[in-house]
Amino acid sequence: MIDSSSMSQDAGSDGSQMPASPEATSDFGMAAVQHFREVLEQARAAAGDQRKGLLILTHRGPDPDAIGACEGVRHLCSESFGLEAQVATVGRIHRAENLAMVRALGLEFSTYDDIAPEEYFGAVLVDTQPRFGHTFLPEDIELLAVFDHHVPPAAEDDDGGPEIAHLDVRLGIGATASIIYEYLRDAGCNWNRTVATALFCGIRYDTADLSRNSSSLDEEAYYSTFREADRGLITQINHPPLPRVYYSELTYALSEARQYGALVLCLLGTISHPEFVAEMADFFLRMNGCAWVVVGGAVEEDGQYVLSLRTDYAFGNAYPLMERVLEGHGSFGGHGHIAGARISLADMGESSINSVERGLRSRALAILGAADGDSLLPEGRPLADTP
Ligand SMILES: [Mn+2]
Repeated sequence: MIDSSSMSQDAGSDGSQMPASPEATSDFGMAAVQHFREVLEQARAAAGDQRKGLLILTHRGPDPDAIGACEGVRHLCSESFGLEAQVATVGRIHRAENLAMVRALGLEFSTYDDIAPEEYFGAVLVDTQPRFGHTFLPEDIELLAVFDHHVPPAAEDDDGGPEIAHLDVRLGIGATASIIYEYLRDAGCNWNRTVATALFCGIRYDTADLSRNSSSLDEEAYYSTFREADRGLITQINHPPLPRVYYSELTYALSEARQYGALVLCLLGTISHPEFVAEMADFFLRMNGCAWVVVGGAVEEDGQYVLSLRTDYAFGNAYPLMERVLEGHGSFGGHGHIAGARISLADMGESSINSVERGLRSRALAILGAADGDSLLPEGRPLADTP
């Protein structure tokens, strides 16, 4: 997640990108990978023989960047550091592309609920940070390291949580997978096709093939991992098989979407899984004349209303827009032209969901405001109207 001020410097479409500087990681007083290794080895030594494992975690509904970064950290820790590292996810992975990535690459992810905490000396968090709403952290495993590229959540009070021994959050980088690439590179770690493909998928997803939020580290990581990647698998992951329910949800989303000038707003009531809103947001943003998109829906499993916001390049950053759409409701994060949010629901009743959606709609339309508000139909224009 990148705020407007930092982002504008780092990912200009004019190619004025920040160099990948080794200084970016020198806060540790040594190479970042060396510091990370020392933190892990000290924790491992202090933990005793029962706690041999290292747990790698990410946010709920992991996207390709989160999946790629998890696999990259796992590979680094096991191959270069000789540690027993295990990736565990919280909640199911639903989106077809993300599932295809896990399956096609044969990644072995545990479900957090099946983990025995007493076997782990520590945890590493990737592509998210401890206080994000979509991130679950175990209480009984020490969080040793965080790798991320999102703007940290604003501290609500002085308690920023426990200090993290290895904190590497870089707002100018397009993908967490690129940060992990740098660690693997600096460790001189041997590549394998699976890791290269996983990292590549993450970088291409978060930077839209280097077209957004991308720094020179992202570029280097993208091309280097692509050279080692399995191209047949990349194609499979890009065009995964889809479950039948996908088509009915797509039909519903098309029928509910409304255009208000440059905004496409699609509030779906209840949805089956959180990744669907992100997918629809990407889909609607491709429409000619659409500069920004807000898609939302309530997910029963999570007890939350989930939102995705996208902007096109000319329109600007997603993060400040999401802040205004939420106006203090829920938690949110984002980077560049992507933002996501979650609002806790008191219950899954229709009236609770409707009231959340009414608020979101009126605040989104208020952003359109005087600029072109007067010329808009108050109810918006259905996307699925017959010409
Ligand atoms: Mn990411």
